[in-house]
Parts: sequence; C-alpha cells; structure tokens
Amino acid sequence: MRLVDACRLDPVDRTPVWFMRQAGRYLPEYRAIRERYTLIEICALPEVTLEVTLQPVRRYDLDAAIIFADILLPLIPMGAGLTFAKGEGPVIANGVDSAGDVERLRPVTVEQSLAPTLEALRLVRAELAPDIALIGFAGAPFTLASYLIEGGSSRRFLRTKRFMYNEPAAFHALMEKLATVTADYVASQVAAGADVIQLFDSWVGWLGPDDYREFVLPHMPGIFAAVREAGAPSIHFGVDTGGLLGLMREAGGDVIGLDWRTSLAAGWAAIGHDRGVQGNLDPGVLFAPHDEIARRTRAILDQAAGRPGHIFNLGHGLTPETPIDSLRVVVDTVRSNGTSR
Ligand code: 1CP
Repeated sequence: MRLVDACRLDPVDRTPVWFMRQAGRYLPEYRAIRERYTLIEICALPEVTLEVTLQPVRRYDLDAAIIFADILLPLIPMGAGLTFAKGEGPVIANGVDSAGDVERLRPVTVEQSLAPTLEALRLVRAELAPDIALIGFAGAPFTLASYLIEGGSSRRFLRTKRFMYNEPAAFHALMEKLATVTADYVASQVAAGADVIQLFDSWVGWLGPDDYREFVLPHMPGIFAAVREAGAPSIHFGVDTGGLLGLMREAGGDVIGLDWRTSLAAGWAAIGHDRGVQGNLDPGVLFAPHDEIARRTRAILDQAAGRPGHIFNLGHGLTPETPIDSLRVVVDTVRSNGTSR
C-alpha cells in the first residue's frame, strides 16, 4: 500500500494522497445520509459508517479511506455526555472543572464501548480495494482534555490553561486517563483492520514549547508505542505547530502532519528527513481557480523534492463549502507529478 510505504519512508511509484475530513458535508451524498441520521447515529451504525467512509473513495482516486467517526466519541463512555448541537458543534454536559471531576471519569473497555467503530473498520477493510489503506484515528490527550474542560469548542483555550496552571496534578491525571483510553483504542483499531493510525492533536499548537514539554510530552510516547506494537505506522497531526515540530517528533509518530503556515520544506527540515511529513495545502486554496490549485499543489510536490516519506494532504480539514471539483484537480495533479525517488 502506497500510504503505508510512504509512512515507512519506502519509495513509492506515486505520492499518496488523501484529505482530512474527506467524508463530510461538502459531499451531496453525505448530506443525503445526514438528513436521515445524526452524526452520533451514523457512528453507532456500522453499515452506515461503511457507506459514508467509502463515499469519497468512490468519487476520487484516493490512496486511503479514513474511518468515519469523531475524536470525541470515546468521551461518551467516559461519562462526559456528548451531544452535537445544530450548527454549534460539540457540547459536553459533564465537563471537567476540578480534580474530583477527573476522578469521576470512567475507564473505558474499548472493545465494548466503541464496538460500532471497530465493527465498521472490519466492514470497510473487507470492502476496500487491497491497495487502498484504511486509516483509523483518535484525538490526542490535550485536544480531548480541551473539549472536556471548555465544555465544547474554544478559540483561546483559557479554561484549559487555567486548569493546567492551577491544578497541574489533576491536569496530568486527566491526560493520563485520556492517554490510556487512546492507546487502547488505537491498538484495537489496528486489530480491527486499520492500516495506519492518525493521532489528531488539533489544538495543541495553542501551547508554547515549555508547556508542551511539561504537560503534553510525557503522555504521548505510550500511545505511539501502542500503535507500533499493534503493527501499524502512525501520523501525528496538529494545527499551528510550527514552533513545536521538534517536540512533536520527540513525542512520536512515523509521519508528522504540517499545516499550511509552515512551508513543507522548512517543516520537514525542522522535523528531520528520517521522518515522513504529511501536508500541507491550505484548504482555502480549494476556493481558487483550477489552474491556481494545480500550481499550488505542484509547489508542494516540488518542496518534497521526490524524497520518500511525503503524504499529500491539506494543512487542515476540508470545509463544508469546498467545491467538490477542486479535489479532483488536486488528485490529478498529485497523480501526474508526485513520485519519490
Ligand atoms: O454533522 C456533521 O456532519 C458535522 C461535521 C462533523 C463531521 C463530518 C463532525 C462534528 N465530526 C465529523 C466526523 C469526523 N471528525 C471525522 C471523519 C470524517 C473524515 O475525516 O472523513 C474526523 C477525522 C473527525 C475528527 C475531529 N472531530 C477533529 C479533529 C480534526 C480537525 O478538524 O482538527 C475534531 C477537532 C473534531 C471535533 C468536532 N467534530 C464535529 C465538530 C463540529 C467538531 C468541533 C470542531 C471545533 O471545535 O472547531
């Protein structure tokens, strides 16, 4: 599989390409399913999860399917009370505001509580062409902790930082609990058929390097070790992490995901060429004219310079407004230009 080979820095015939949030609301066939099921219902029904996972792979010549789920799902069996409010994103009813709240979070038996996603992975792997990789994923502890502490999405993560600085022991205990669940979950996903695991630490870039080292780094290596022991490579992604790339490398991951604020060449140099990189087209470029999209795609491939270990992706997830034809331009451009030597 091209994607797995690239993760292991083996040469590939063509640069592998997939898109974060490649299943979702920009696709009319996804919107049709969403008229009948809520997000949480889709994730609870393996047959429906199978369908939405395969939708982008049917439409585009991609090297991977990513299992349809959400990073917040494991918080449900922990007792957080997750709902998705219409147009407002996730709402956590039983968030974390004290050391006692951390203690009350329940341990999770992944095989039981996240059974529908694991079953969906088995279904997708059985259905997918053998050369297309199946990506499993999970949220990283900091990003999950931020949702628990903020009670939902946040812009500046001030509650999270207040808790972290004022209750450092409780914050570490929370990170430890989340890391344990995450390590079990990603290992189970590999056992259920995931070929690669992506760990989303989407919001960790809001921390400075000293805080990353103190509060995040100690909780990460165990998760990547669990993926490796289960037999799959891993991709470690965050947004606005230009100043954290060396620390993220230390934390683990065969491939480090780059957003578009760092040039691919500079980001890869900062990480070191003995690791792979994924990225990093600005999802906003998908709103440009097609020849400009192609030019920007080629510019990223030029920066990768045919080095093994580049996975083409966006710098963050697709937005619901994305014109669906733009993705075909990216895929065709990667197909005709990207080769590692
Ligand atoms: O109803 C809908 O369809 C709402 C949109 C949506 C979708 C399509 C949500 C709500 N979750 C998902 C599925 C999802 N989430 C996938 C699988 C789809 C795919 O990639 O093809 C994945 C990988 C995620 C991961 C996810 N969920 C992340 C990490 C990725 C990232 O964008 O940084 C995060 C932060 C979430 C939380 C989340 N889920 C949904 C919303 C609205 C949010 C909040 C985002 C925020 O706080 O800004």
